[in-house]
Amino acid sequence: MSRTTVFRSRHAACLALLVSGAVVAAGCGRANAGRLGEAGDAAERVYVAPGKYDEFYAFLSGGFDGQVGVYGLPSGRLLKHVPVFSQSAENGWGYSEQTKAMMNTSYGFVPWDDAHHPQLSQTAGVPDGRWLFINGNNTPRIARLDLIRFETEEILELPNSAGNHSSPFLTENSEYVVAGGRFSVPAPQRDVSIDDYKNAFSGMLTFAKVDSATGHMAIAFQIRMPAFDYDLSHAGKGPSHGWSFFTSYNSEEGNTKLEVNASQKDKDYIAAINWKQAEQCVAQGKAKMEPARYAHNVIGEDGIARTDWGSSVKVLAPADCPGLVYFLPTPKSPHGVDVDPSGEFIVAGGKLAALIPVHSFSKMQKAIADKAFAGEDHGIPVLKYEATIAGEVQNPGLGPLHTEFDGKGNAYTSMFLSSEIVKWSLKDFKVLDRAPTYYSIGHLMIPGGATRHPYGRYVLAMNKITKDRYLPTGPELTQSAQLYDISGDRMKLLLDFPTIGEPHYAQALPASMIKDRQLKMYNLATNQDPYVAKNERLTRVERKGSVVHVLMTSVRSHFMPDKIEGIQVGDSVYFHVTNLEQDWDVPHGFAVLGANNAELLIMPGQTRTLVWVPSRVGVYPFYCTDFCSALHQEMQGYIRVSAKGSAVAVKWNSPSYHEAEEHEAVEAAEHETK
Ligand code: K7E
Ligand code: CUA
Repeated sequence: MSRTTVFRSRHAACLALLVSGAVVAAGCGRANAGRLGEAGDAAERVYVAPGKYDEFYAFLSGGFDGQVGVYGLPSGRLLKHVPVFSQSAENGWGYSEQTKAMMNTSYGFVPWDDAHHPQLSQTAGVPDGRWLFINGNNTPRIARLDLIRFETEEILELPNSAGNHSSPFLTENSEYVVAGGRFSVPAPQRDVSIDDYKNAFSGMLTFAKVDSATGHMAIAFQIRMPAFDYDLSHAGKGPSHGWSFFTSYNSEEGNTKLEVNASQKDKDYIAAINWKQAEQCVAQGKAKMEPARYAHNVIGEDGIARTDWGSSVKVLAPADCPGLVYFLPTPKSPHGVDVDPSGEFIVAGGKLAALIPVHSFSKMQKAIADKAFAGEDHGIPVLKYEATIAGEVQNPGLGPLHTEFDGKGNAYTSMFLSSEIVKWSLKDFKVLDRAPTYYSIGHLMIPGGATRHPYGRYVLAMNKITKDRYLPTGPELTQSAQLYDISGDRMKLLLDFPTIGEPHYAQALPASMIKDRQLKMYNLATNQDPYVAKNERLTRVERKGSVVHVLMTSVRSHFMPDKIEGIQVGDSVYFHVTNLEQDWDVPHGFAVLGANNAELLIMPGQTRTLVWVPSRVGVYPFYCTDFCSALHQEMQGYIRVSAKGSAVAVKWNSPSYHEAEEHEAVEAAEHETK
């Protein structure tokens, strides 16, 4: 028995424990020491010397933290945590007046979501370095981040949907961002018995058009599908461009105890959607306009988020559009569906299957032409398994989930149950190599590994369990990613690194594509915020009834004004803070004692607004939260709060104060003479 074999059997024992849910015996993790024999060599390959840059930006979803983590590869260093669906107290995202509207949905203000699948915008099937899209799973939404500012710019709610999991997958030229719901629901929503599932519930797939100039999304049409669970998706590429593939499970249409009820059938389906056909049918008026209320939140040119409310969507029924949908039988309760770089192979990950089914796009085309149907399901033609299958990877391991490609004719599939990555050949579907992961890998990611031209080099495993891999931290242990070198014939584990939230999927692009295009600051001169103060002379305090606007500036190392009086208990005080800096990486922060809100973190040239309703009298300090200069600790001020109806006049200490006083005096005099 070779050392590797010994290790593998020990590893299998560890897995048995994991699968059965038993406590993992200490030592399971340490077993990999054998494989990491050349630790020094591995360390060298991920070592990015101080002052040097990583080769790739990797964007990891935060899962239940609702955000995107940006990491450098190969070092695994965390570079930024970009807030998306969840409010972020770190910088006031979703708390500041300018960003609150990004959380608007038809259900009201929803400051959290579960984000799974980052997708880089593409041109000709490869990343173009413009945008990153990501799904909100729980309250169906798709967000778009721009890669110049590393900020979320847009969030589109998807009506008629629930569990937005097979989302957001882009077509080859980012024509559409495509989404499907894991949960079927009544669409439109209404009060019906859950026992009426088969009649009253629908699956819904959404195709949102992406404006090629601005990136703005708009729902083009939805497709009403049988009430299955649509789990994952990928668009075709090259010859299969024009098609999108969705896995579905629960074709049994169970509505309770899915663990058993959705695992009855030997095969579920991949739904192959011909979206070019859909476009034609929509153009021919075959889609029905249905009422649907949904939020579309966009950050405007002025840096302020606004919500447009959608009121209807076009819904297409497969029965009204022949050739729109075909079902490809696929074993068994499939999860991932991935299309190889050539666009010919459609690989499914049947969680409960003992093999990896690989469908052929050209065979699928022929099967459609030959009408090689095994029957129909809900009126949708079901193609014969033998007619579309190109091959099966035999004995790949247990629990295949997701597959990525290295561009050299190889596929890499994550095996959740047997905790390993399996490398296999697209030529003969034979297993070439396997490497253990620690433990229970979900997605894996090769830079560019879902595109027409993978960059290869590394595969990143994103794991669900890390028992005994890191210093323990109470009941919850860190989430983890693992980086493997795939430049040779055998995979080689290089690095474990902890991640924030629960990363599901990730995508990566070469750093050189975007690193020199980063926005360094907002241009103060073109700041269009209605409450901007572009210099200190323009700062002021204005009372309008019980609303007080404080137009404030910050610059190293003071606020203007920094002494304010005449505020009353119960006032709504709007601190509009403009950062006057025009230098890279000089944000200022703003926080005030007792504010029921997060701080503001204001980028150079930007204005951010915090609302504060003081509840009791006193004198309240405010200060800069970001250590910005040697005199950062001096960057503070006071605001006096008097009783409601107090005679203390509004007063502040910026250059504008006397002018305002004179102005008021003149106005008062004019008023009297009238
Ligand atoms: Cu497999 Cu949400 Cu893509 Cu997690 S999903 S692993
Ligand atoms: Cu500004 Cu610290």
